[in-house]
Amino acid sequence: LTKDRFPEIKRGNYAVLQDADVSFFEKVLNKNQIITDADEVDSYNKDWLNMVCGYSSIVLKPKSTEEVATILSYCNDRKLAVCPQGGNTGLVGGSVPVFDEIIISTSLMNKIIDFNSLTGVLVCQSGCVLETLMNFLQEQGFIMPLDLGAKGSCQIGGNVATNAGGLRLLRYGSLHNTVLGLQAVLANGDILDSMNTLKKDNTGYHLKHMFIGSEGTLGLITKVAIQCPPYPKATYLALLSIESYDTLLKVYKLARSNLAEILSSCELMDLASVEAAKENLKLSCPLPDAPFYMLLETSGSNGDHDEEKLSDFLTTCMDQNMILDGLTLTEPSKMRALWSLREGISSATKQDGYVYKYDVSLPLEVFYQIIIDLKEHLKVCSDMKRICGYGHLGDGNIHVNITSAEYSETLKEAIEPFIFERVSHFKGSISAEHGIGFMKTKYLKYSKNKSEILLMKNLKSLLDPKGILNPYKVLKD
Ligand code: FAD
Ligand code: 2HG
Ligand code: ZN
Repeated sequence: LTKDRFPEIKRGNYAVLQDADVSFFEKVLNKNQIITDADEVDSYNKDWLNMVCGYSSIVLKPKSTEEVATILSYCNDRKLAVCPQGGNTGLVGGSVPVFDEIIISTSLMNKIIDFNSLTGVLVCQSGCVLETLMNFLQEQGFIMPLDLGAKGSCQIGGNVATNAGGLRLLRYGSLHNTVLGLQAVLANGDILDSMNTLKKDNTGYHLKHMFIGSEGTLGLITKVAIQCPPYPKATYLALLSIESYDTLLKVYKLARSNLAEILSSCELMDLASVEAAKENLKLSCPLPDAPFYMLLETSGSNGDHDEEKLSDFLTTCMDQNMILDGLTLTEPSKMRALWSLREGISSATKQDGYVYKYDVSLPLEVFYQIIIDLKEHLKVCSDMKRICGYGHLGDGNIHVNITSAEYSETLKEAIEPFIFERVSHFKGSISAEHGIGFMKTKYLKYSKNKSEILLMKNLKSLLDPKGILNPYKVLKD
């Protein structure tokens, strides 16, 4: 339980759930929208990484914005703390209660409301699973502007609440760019309807941005309007193996200039990451062992044009001895298999036993230096099993996964705050895409200055004066 592993975190001065509260919820929701069976509630109490575990005794599953508003208004009056939960795939312990917060799951808010095939704007409830939306859009000739390994479980509301990045951010930008409007219920039950579907709207403050990346601390997102790009007519995937990080940067520079507008993904995997996926998930890598692998995806509307660009790029790489080996794939099943290798690393490292996950932004020049520094720093720590560096090279975002057979306080103390100090020294960010959640609140100060944290706290007090929305997350105290 979290209270055992994090004894320094004290329960806030919130009310404790009473029978009368449950009776109230039973009047608002149907039986199948309330879970109180301890075994069933258990899975909602634990996060995907088995890192944080609360002891809530109830999960509420509203189906509409109005039901969310009624629940939150009641909880605010009673000062009952709540934890909004989407697909529970978050990696920073933000999606589960820390103590006994009421879990509000959006999983029944899963209706697609509208899709405009002229503009590509999709309007849906926040509980729609990302992959369901992807499949729906494919039938209409469109794609979601984001894609990530957790697509089968994560929900669009959770994606927006974490400002999830993923594998296509390089091309389509972050959700701050593609979310056109949203609806959210505030802590007191007020509904903020900001369901704009226009690309341009400079009428005062852009309120939606406050909720994108707010990790359930400012409001519960109930609907989203999102700009979706057309389904690309031609997609190619190339895997390159490279001897050194310096050479990899040269290949990257060439890819940016030569593949230019057709480049839709540029990912990095080091050998340890690929080994983790091979050993723990029995996946295979189509190229022989090498220190680094670069995965490049192109998407465009003219296959011949894209193929010519890709082939020129690969020829230059080979002529200049930049790559050890390389291959290009066009067959969908082979491309999916290669993507599974990259997307599988996150689950593969988890299977070593316990994984300490870090998700940082760094200037490209020192992107991989963090792994080299950590290897040196942790070499005396016998609890460490593996250290992997992989991620979204094209976005300057590296994922550092360090594993041990079981949770080791010694290893954790060796990693933190060392890693955050290094990131701060390199002028990076301690969270590129996963957020702050519960696990990183102590370290927010490495990436936000005092004036920024003060304004964040003031905004939080304005929107949620009683602090009932996802307490213990993002901001300390
Ligand atoms: P949850 O995990 O349920 O919640 C995440 C946070 O959002 C919590 O703080 C929660 O309180 C809040 N929240 C959820 N729904 C709402 C709502 N409707 N309103 C307000 N607050 C809400 N992240 C990336 O950025 N890029 C990746 O490439 C990526 N890949 C991943 C791969 C795997 C295998 C896994 C397990 C996770 C990955 N993640 C990635 C992390 C995770 O952030 C995303 O999976 C996703 O955005 C979380 O969505 P979710 O619905 O599961 O949200
Ligand atoms: C990815 O890019 C995800 O695969 C998960 O963001 C990273 O698990 C991780 O550390
Ligand atoms: Zn990622």
